[in-house]
Amino acid sequence: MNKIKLTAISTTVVERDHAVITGDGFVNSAIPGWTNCEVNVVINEAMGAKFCQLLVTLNKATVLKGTTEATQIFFYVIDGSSEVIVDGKTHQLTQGSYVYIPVNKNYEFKNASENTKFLTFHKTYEFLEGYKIPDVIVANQSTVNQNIYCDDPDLLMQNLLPDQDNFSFDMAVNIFTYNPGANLPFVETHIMEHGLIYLQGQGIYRLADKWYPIKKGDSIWMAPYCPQWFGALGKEPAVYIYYKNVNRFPI
Ligand code: UGY
Ligand code: MN
Repeated sequence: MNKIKLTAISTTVVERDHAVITGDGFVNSAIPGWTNCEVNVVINEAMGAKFCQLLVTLNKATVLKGTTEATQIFFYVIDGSSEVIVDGKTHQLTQGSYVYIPVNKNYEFKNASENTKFLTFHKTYEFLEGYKIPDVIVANQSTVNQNIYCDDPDLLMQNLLPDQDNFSFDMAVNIFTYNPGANLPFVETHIMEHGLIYLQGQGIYRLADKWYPIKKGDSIWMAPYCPQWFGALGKEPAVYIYYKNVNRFPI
């Protein structure tokens, strides 16, 4: 018997205050200055968000060249390798490397290995009187401490940007690791917004009053005040990297 492939099925969900984006509906975008690459705009203002999250696939011929202008950009290497030139210096990037580029900076990424995957977060910078614009940061997650979160040794948090004690930054990017069976200790409901992608593992995410099975590669948007909870399932840790707006007056 002929097998018919159903093409009207998707695991992607977009609601008013949250979205789960599994990639089955991706259609590529072209970005001025970014050549020979595949770009998927996973989260942006059109959805109701106040930031933007992209997934970029690079190859040997890719060049990502531009100026940040009013919007700072955080680049994270999910897979593969590349080179970045920023502030007149060239840095080699490998899996787990990240580059924070503040406003009004030129940047150029090139010489990527085939099928390199970048995650990017973009946020319009909110200046704060008395605080200087942050400097460029180039680092790797392997150099960042894992701190115990909410007194649970099975919840581990890495703060990739110095958001906690530095009001120059108005955004945070963290890597959250849940050992098998671990869960958020309560349903969070807060003014900060999130964008995230799963780097490893699986589990169940509660968003508002809905429950979603989530796995490596899936992305989530959480609007301000979207109730949120996660429990890790399976035999390996569940890990996600996420964006959060921080450190500014609520009005
Ligand atoms: O930082 C946070 O708000 C984090 N605990 N939220 C989340 O993982 N959904
Ligand atoms: Mn949260």
